[in-house]
Amino acid sequence: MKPANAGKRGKPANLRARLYTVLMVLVLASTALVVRAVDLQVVRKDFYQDQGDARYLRDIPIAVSRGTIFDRNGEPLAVSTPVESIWGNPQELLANPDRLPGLAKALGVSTDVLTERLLQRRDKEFLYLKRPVDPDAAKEILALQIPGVASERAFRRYYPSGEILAHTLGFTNIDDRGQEGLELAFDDWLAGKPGVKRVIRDRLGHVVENVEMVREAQPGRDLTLSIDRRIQYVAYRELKAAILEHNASSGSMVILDVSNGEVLAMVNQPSFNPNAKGSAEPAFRRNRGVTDVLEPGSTMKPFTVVAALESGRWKPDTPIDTTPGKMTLPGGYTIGDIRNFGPINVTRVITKSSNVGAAKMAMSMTADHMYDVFHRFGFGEVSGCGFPGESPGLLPVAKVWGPTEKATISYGYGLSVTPMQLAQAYAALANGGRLRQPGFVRGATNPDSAVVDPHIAGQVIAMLETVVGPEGGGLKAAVANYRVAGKTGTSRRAVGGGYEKRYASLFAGMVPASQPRLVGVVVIHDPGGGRGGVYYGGLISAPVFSKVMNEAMRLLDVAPDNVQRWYAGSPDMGHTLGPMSPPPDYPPDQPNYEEAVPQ
Ligand code: 59J
Repeated sequence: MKPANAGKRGKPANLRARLYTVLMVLVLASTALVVRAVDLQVVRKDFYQDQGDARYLRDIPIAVSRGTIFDRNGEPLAVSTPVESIWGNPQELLANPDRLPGLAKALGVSTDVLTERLLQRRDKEFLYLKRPVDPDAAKEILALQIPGVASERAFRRYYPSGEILAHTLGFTNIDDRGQEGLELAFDDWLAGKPGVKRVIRDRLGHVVENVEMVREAQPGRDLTLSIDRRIQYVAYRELKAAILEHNASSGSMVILDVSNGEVLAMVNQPSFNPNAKGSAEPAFRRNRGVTDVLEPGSTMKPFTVVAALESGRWKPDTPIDTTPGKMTLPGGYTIGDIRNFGPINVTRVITKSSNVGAAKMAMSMTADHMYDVFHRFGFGEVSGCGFPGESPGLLPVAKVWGPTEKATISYGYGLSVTPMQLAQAYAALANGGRLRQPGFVRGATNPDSAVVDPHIAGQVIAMLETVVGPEGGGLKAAVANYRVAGKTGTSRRAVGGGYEKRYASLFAGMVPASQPRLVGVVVIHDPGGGRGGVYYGGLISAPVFSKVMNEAMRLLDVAPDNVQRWYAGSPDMGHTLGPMSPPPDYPPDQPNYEEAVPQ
């Protein structure tokens, strides 16, 4: 059979047209398909591939533990403990609202608060629900098997010494990076580098396969500090006790090892608990010993004496008449001593702490020379101890020193220093005239350089020893069985051009004086609540020095250089001194002029 219209012209034209139409449609359709396929598989391949992978492949960090910080004897001061961070996928969690009350309860928040937080990030797939969480608590939360809840390993810092070392160590943030103090200074060393691994995760966020290691984790390195935790404890205890006893507002103590510049202790009040620092006022977190400056008052006099001895015009026994206990300077400004010390000598300017005596020496010297000496001892420059935020203090340039400045700077007013700078400068005297950069790392080389003739340094130490003798104001700094050299200071607080009836009480000293091993500086602000009462450095700060150094000598097993036979076998071997036999070369070879002068 033939088709009904076979062989008949005219009709097939219609058919052909229809065939063409169909063909065209087919060609167009398949072209479109090819174009679409090329578009998907060639042109936009990467985009779709990535989109697909992103549904499953994830680069996730591998947390590394931060290095431990040890004290010089291997005691842990900052340790990282493993914790978990619980996170959730807001989209998924919001899709299962019936699970939210259970989750909220496990997290210890209200369902409303949790829902609110999830809604804020409803278009995201990641939200930290709670961190840090200790590993056991994290396990309990995960055991609820709530879709869209997972956990991630992290580390959190713990400081076993709490407030005692808080300022020195500083602290880390929630991501375990150093924020302040030595944690910040040595962050690169301590932190290590978190690794990255590529994994396949299922819809619930659980890792189902490790694909590859993108970057190997590099754990943080440990750090051994110069700090001696035992000395740090004693210093903290004694400073805090003195501040409470005298109703003072703040204070610091710095202890340096003279032989190598290592910081053995660095304490401040007020302090804070670094394990719960959220509650601490920012002012409590300052490491005042390196960040805060004060006018050093009379603790500056030994450096004026260095300049005087260097000038060749003065010797330890050169007479100076301080009568009548005050002096009007060329500019018309009158300075004074606490009382009239009469005719004394250079040594007794230190013993008695005569402002007039110091100013008279200063008047005979050029401002350039005095500036040079102070600058050589490190004033006006950061000590270089490496502590973040260290202040350089302020030493005005010599060309702005008129007669008034020259006089007042000679006894410690018109310049400002940090307790750390003061300790460094005293350590240079103690170290035979070599100024050494202080440092916080045990065994590091802290560079030093000669700043003054060792003979002059020795002469000044001998003068400083008289301060802690029967004629000086620093007897309370004495340490049983050791010779002590040091200087007291009581300075009125400078406020807006004038001086308030608020005081800083200072003591800076070294022990044993015959061969100094440690230098200590004690600064206490506003004893007596800033309202008078007892405030002399010799009464407030010197006893702290005595108690701490007494313990430090014992802890470091330093050989005594002044054995008190009188005490041998005595039940009371503590720091409280009874009558003390004078050191072999004491008193210095001059009469006590003071007794000859009517007071
Ligand atoms: C002082 C000052 C203030 C600043 C004075 C202390 C000056 C001064 C202007 C009066 C208490 C006081 C530039 S005193 O440190 O002389 O530590 O054991 O604050 O003199 O001119 O009611 N220190 N201190 N001076 N100012 N300007 C003595 C001395 C010192 C002692 C005591 C007694 C001052 C023995 C201080 C101490 O050596």
